Amino acid sequence: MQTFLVTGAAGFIGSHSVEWLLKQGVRVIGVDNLRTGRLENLVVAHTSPDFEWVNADAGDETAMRILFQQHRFAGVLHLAALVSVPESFHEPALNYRINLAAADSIARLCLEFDCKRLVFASSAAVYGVVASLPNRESDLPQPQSPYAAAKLAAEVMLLGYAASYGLEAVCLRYFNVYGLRQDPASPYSGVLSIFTDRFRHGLPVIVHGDGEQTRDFISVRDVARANGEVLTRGGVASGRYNVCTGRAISLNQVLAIYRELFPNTPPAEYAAARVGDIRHSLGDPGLLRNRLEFNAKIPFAQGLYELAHGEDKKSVVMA
Ligand code: UD2
Repeated sequence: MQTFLVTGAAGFIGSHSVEWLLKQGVRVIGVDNLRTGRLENLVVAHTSPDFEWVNADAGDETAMRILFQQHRFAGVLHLAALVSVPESFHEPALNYRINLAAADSIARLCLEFDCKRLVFASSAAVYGVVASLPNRESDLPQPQSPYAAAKLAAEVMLLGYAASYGLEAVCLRYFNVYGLRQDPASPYSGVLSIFTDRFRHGLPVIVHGDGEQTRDFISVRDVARANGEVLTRGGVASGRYNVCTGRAISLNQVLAIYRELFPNTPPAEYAAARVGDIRHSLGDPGLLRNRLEFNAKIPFAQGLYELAHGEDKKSVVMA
């Protein structure tokens, strides 16, 4: 049985990715320091005998070396991150350590222990303000935050190791991921986690701007499948790949779907647009489609329905 390492396993994307992997019948060692991850996200994973959770910081090279010594990893999915863009402005040193240095350290451990494949969680944030849409991997990135800069720098390091030492480094640029377990606590949390939380409590949502801004929203279940397939199937050349749907949806369109799901909630309140907000974000999914035959499968309305009505911990892991 193959064993894979997942860092950030107790996070939003991490916990869904771990469940996808366990369903394929592989063994997963999940690392998380619970800085933003939550143990309850791993309730389903823990029902599998093939899952082990390790309380450790992915950037702690000594702790991680012990895991690499104990297991012969077939691949690593490195998701552990400082996920908040605003926090990266306030804590640039922490952002450097978590988003860049930890990725470099994990990559060097892969080389040291002959673990061939490293899948890295990058972000559409690396594109910044690019002149033309949809964003393509060949576009010149223009990071607008310490977060985006660190993600881009980590991509460069990993792809440098790929060219130098033959590591298979696959950097996945996630667009706007939504789904169960995304934390709605901060005003800068993903907009759909905030909207769902407020609608559930019968509260009005606040739209920053006119609501005509668009995003390429992708379900976390599609993202978990992309992560898992790249990690387990192999055959994806080292490089950068968008993980997106290729479809733009405006906040006003989102609200129209919510109105069907929550007919009795008060109307949305419109407020000033956020400073620095991007008007439109859209990715081209073509490269990952060509290399992996990967297509996002979950229609947005279905994904939103699952988010609004889904009770977590329902799925069963079949090991
Ligand atoms: C940011 C990050 C992205 C990721 C994402 C969270 C950048 C460049 N990108 O993208 O990396 O962390 O957030 O999924 O910083 N909005 C409202 N009302 C609310 C909350 C948000 O109208 O209560 C608006 C917001 O102004 C924006 C849109 O909804 O126009 C999407 O906001 P978001 O924070 O979910 O995502 P985004 O694309 O700004």
